[in-house]
Amino acid sequence: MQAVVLAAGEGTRIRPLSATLPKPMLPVADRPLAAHTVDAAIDAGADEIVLVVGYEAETVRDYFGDEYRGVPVSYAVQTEQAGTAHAVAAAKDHIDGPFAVLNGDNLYDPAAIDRLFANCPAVGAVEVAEPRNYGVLSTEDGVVDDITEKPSEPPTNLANAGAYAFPERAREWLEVPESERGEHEITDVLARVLDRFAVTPIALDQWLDVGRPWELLAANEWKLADLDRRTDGRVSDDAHLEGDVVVEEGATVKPGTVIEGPVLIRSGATVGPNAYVQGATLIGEGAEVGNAVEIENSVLSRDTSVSHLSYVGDSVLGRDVNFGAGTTVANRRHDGAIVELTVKGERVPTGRCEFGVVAGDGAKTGINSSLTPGLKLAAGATTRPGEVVERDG
Ligand code: TTP
Repeated sequence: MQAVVLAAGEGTRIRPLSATLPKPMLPVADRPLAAHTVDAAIDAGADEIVLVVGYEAETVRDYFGDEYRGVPVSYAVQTEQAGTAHAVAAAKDHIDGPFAVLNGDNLYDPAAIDRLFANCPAVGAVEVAEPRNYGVLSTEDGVVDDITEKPSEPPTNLANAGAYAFPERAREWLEVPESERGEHEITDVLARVLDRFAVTPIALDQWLDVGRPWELLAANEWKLADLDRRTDGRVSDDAHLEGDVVVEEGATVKPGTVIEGPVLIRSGATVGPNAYVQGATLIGEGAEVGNAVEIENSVLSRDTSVSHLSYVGDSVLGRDVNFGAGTTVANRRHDGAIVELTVKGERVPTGRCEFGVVAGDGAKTGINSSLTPGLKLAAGATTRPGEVVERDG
């Protein structure tokens, strides 16, 4: 079966991390987010991957090339982001037989993708506590018979997980009218399939839609938990590694450093001396964690540097970020309330009592900067030495 993977979106809600990288290419453990989806499709037996690209398309092409893990990869360009059905329609000329559609910004339980492919026509379903916020699937006699967007009285608690295995005939049903929110939506294609085919619901044990910065942190927490301890890089005899810590070839851990996994230290990264890294943490390729720095439950993207005597907790730092010596991130409010973050101009609860900052590519802090919880630094932003930063900059 062919797998059409949607990766054309800009990711406006995850800004500033998507300033120069499309959301599907943001790092999740040792791969970009979309590679986890493509890998799940290949493991389930996909014989061709069709990537729908648009925003910053070249980054996606550079990573996957024309062949990925021995499976041919082709590209369809969606010039305007007019909806998920519009995105699949952009790939129509590539489709030739039954096909799966997966989101390049979702993490799926890989075993469920296997069952999805084996049971075509099928749709991924995830049990949620609050179905009113989702597309909700109705079922009868073990078959999906309807889908309703954000119903006030949900018929089930089965949310549409954005994973579809469509019969070849669905290729003719991709041109759907605009929905109320002005997009051509894949759920309207699914509705047409439901009218004519018995569609099996496939339960996903785990699923994550990565839309906002803290969901990228959650994606890393999920995939870093799957690490198995491995040391291929240089680890000082005077460093202490506990739990599932992976030190890739070409990475260095200096004396006096303590690392409590799950932690992934990617090739070319340097940690220490005397650093403390704990919680689910990704130290990206070429990143530097300096002397006596503490990093907790965070993502440091490639070539980012945190200088001596700094603390970073529950934060996501983009590429080439430079935190000056003594930079301190506060990741908890005095009142213990859930930390909020600005998403498209509105303060939104992250659902986390511990959340630090989000820094776009190339942001730099002056020495002894103090950053308050739920702060965003734009790509290339700078702070002054000793500055207490309380507002997004
Ligand atoms: P969204 O998360 O709704 O859109 P987005 O990725 O652009 O992010 P944001 O809302 O923050 O701006 O998209 C869901 C998936 O569908 C995602 O994998 C991107 C893909 N998509 C397209 O490929 N083309 C489109 O026109 C749309 C709307 C989405």
